Amino acid sequence: MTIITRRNALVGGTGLLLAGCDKIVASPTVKRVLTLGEKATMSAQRLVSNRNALAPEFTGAERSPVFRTNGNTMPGSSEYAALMGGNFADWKLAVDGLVARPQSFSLAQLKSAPQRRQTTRHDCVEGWSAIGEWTGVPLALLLRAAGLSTNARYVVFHCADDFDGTPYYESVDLVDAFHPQTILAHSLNGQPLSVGHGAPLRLRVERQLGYKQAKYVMRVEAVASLAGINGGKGGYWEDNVGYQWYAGI
Ligand SMILES: Nc1nc2c(c(=O)[nH]1)N[C@H]1C(S)=C(S)[C@@H](COP(=O)(O)O)O[C@H]1N2
Ligand SMILES: [Mo]
Repeated sequence: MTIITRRNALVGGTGLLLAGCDKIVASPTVKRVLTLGEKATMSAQRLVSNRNALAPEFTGAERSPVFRTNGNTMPGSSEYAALMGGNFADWKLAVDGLVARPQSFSLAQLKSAPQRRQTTRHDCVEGWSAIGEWTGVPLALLLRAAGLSTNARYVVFHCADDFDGTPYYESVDLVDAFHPQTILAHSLNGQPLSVGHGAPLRLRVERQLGYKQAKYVMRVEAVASLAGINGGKGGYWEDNVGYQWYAGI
């Protein structure tokens, strides 16, 4: 019962993302301030499933001195080169698909929206991990601004890069899309994302492995099914290498 109420509350919001009325995080510490209602809702959800549990968060002192890069470290398209050349001033994030109000956000708009900051551990399947502090906008706020349709089931992240012409993309279900630690991050360790780490914006979906953390996100698309998207398995590695779509950690 509580889950249904919560889900409805997130769907079809008033699109006031940039008015700053959703106070998600303001604290420099890692703890999110929850209202009593949210705490009750989260506890109820945990009784049903642990998908809403939080990934561990760390202190600033626990950050890795070096956070390596992996996969693509520079999208090859001329469009990306032009955006990068302009320091991403002309870059826009599209939020569309099964939404009532398709949106287009500049980097400045995303940075002036309510932010979440979290220090988490990134685990790559290739056998390395790194702890970093990410800052960005909760994906839930963007979906609420766009008014997610009730038939949306997945959120797809379309990226600016490709491997030999095959675009990189990823997707999550609505549990992860609305998870409090799921953010579109513009900064790592207090600095704007480097190109290697996915400038200007990348996904952090902290309960899952490294390959889900899509870099160079250009478009967020709400869909009812993953079947029609690229190879149909919900992500570049899922389509091409057989990695699991749900890469929970
Ligand atoms: N767009 C895009 N996102 C991507 C990748 C990529 O090649 N392209 N590689 C993935 C993999 S396997 C990992 S481990 C992380 C690496 O992120 P980092 O380069 O910031 O360390 O990004 C993930 N997201
Ligand atoms: Mo990875």
